Amino acid sequence: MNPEIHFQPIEDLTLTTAQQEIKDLSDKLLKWGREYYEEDNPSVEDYVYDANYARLVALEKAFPSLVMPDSPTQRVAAGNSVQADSKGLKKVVHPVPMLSLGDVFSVEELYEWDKVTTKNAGAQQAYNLELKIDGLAISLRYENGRLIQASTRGDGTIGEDVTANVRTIKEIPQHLNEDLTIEVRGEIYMKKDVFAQLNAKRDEAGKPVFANPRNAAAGSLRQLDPKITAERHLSSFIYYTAQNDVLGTGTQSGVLDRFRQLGFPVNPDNRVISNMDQVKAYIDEYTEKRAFLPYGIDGVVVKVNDLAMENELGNTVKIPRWSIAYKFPPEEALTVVRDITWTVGRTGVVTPTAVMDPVLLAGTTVKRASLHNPDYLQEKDVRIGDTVTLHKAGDIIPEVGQVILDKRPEGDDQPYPIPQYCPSCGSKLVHVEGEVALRCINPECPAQIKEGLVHFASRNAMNIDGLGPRVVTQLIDKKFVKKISDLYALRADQLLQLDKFAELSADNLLNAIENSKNNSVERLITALGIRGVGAKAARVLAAHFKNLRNLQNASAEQIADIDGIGQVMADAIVQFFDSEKVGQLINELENFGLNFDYISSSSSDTSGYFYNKRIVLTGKLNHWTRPQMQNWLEDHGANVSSSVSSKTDLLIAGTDAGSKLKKARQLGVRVINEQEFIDLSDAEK
Ligand code: 3BD
Repeated sequence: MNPEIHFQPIEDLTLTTAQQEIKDLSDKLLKWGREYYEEDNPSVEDYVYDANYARLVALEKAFPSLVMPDSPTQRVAAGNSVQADSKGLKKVVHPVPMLSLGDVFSVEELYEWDKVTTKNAGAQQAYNLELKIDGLAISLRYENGRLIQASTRGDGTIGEDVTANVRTIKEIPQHLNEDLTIEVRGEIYMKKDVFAQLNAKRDEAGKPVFANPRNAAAGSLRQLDPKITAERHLSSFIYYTAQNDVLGTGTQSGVLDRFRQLGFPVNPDNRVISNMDQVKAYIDEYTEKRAFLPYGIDGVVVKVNDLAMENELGNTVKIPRWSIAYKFPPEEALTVVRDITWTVGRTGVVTPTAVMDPVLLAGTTVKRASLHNPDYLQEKDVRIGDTVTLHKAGDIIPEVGQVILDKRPEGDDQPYPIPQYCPSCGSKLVHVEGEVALRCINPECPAQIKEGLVHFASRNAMNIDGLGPRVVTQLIDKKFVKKISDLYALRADQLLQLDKFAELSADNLLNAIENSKNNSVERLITALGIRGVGAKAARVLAAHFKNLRNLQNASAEQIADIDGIGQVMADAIVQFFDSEKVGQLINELENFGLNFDYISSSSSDTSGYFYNKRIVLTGKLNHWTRPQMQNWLEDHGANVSSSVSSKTDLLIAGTDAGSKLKKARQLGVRVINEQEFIDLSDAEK
């Protein structure tokens, strides 16, 4: 919601009323600042923030005695490069400021810009065209080919130090292919599929979703804990340096080619053109292709290709004269909301979805859009019968923009009522403290059981091929399955009653179910669907406890003691096993003959790089802990030992490695660093 902005004339204020207003403004600005910087989820538009900030500056100027040391206006101490900001990230000064880009919203304006540029340059210029990636700008400093600092753009002069976080981004090289000392700039972004998955996960966890991939990328990068950044799978494209002399090329397209040689990720779709018709053709082409790119773009950046001319044209105070951004018109459609449906997820989170008249939007027909949670729905105030604007968040996820109030059916004066009872089982819904989500907490809710079964059978869990949502729904509807353990009592004659099931598919499914009994126990731990416990944590737990019964009997302290497992997860695990129903389920699964033991996957997966290798770890690790890495390696069939000998196949060396590294080098043992390990391990999964 954006409050209207009108302020009292300053001359009408007394010291007392000014003091009150200053306090109110400070509180508001601090709150909005937190929302913006820490949660990447601002509740007001930037202009509202800016207007209030300007008001505060004006008041403090008029009443200097009222300036508080903790006022939002006093927070940025320019020139200080180590002071931590509200997020706890260090500030970084950009010696060469990070510029803004001028932008235009129509091809006509672009022709105008070209006219001015042609005049300033004295001749028509060749342009390098680049896609405008929907991410956030980043600056990377390399010394002698090694990445030494990464910082966000901030206000262009002062950004934040995000070096540790950027080191987790696989596409960004830690070492260049040449030992150059150079500062480069580019974009950090999140791919569409990564964004969609992240938001789906956040919905399920009752957390607010990110509005678009740019916010998601920013929220993922501006973290104190690099592990969070690592989990978010960010990507990058590099497009600029102020030090063209280091590269030895005379054109922007040449700069991009040199970046590619150096090992930087560079967007492949740049094109050098020589007239405006070709610019128009490029824009038209990518207006079409945009929906099919794996990342979001919001326009096209036009750059004078000749670097000497770039230099000659120069910059105004804030923006270059040699470049401009063409912004795509927002892809929006109007449609009518016909229904709001509520679905219950595996963990009981109840999510509203708007069901609308189908419309074509950015390449696909859309008729449903998630409304995420009751807060979101109430804020948008969507009602059945409303005409709404529809767009795609991050070019991919259909999202309701706003209600067109003029078109609201007459006599509709009530907000949509938030349901109080579960649409599946009818039990009373609850709002858990600290969550935006509405939850059904009935453990026997059929909708939750269905989602739970689908999860149980899914690839990362028990990996039962052929047991997807369609089959599970029928099994529940036909009452063949009421709880997880019933899966193991299914018979062929039951399966044959399902849609499209013949002898062969029934046999296959029964075999897949039977085979799943032999899974190593980390799959079962994942499959149980304990809150917060995914495949990765399950593997750590399985490797530590060796048997499900040991995990079941462990205390929260014992669990939280394990490297890589936090207190929240430990508590959730203990709470999970505390339930009588869960105890019963585990006994039933044991009676059906499910394996409860941890079978190190070395025996099953012999194809990986690490299988049967003798490996030594040394030095300080940043992204993994030693025990985690050792577990992972042993899981993948490696023998991890403590000293380097001629029999050692591989040394994984963190930072500050000492004698082991020296010995390995002497013996000619292969040495990789942590990042190289991460790359290799990601390739194996
Ligand atoms: C892209 C500036 C120049 C080097 C200044 C010409 C404004 C964000 O793909 N080139 C690109 C992209 C962004 C760029 C430049 N080339 N500046 C570019 C860019 N291919 N997105 N941007 N930026 C980056 C910005 N960011 C936040 C707030 C204000 N401005």
